[in-house]
Amino acid sequence: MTLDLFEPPAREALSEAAWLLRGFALPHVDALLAAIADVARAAPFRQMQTPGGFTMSVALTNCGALGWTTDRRGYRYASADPQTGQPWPPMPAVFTRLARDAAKAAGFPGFAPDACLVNRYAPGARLSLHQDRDERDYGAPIVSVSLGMDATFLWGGHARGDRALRVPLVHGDVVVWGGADRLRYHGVLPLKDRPHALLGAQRLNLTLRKAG
Ligand code: MD6
Ligand code: FE
Repeated sequence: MTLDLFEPPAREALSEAAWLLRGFALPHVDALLAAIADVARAAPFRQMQTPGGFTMSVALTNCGALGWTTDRRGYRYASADPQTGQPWPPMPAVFTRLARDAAKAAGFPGFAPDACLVNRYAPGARLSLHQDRDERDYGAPIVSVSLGMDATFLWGGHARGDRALRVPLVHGDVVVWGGADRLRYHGVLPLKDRPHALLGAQRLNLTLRKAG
């Protein structure tokens, strides 16, 4: 009989250099949620304006040396929270370790993120197809951690109009992309109103990057 309990977590390829690590974050959920609460106390979740003048449906905050922000002037990374002028809260050690371990499992050893965007989705919130292009170099991968409500991740191609794969993501899943896939279009479909047993009617997403 196979000892399934001791098999390494499954690694599913989404494309050449993009991997879904199912349940990879599950052993760390309690520590992750406590750390997110600490970050949100210092830098509360807020809905930002897009350059086009829309209010994002997703609420966000950041931690680490750099934080991703958007306003009427554009998308950028900044070392201070525009709402308070204070530096973003430091990156919790559990984030840094999880990101490094997930990146390594996906074939990107040595990942050291300096920016963590924390997104909070309520039912109906979505993220339209986009590329992550605000980072200084594209040599490092991106690690995306899903907590709470289920979501459908869109994994597209190198052109906005390319057909996108629909990837169901659940609590504890981690997606890592880099290399040849670093600039692929991606997004999140509007969230269904299916409250999660632990987190209720929300989805939290950590997006860890080397931005500077
Ligand atoms: C997610 N977020 O929230 C994935 N990218 O599941 C992103 O892909 C993202 O929220 C660039 C800028 C902001 C984001
Ligand atoms: Fe993105």
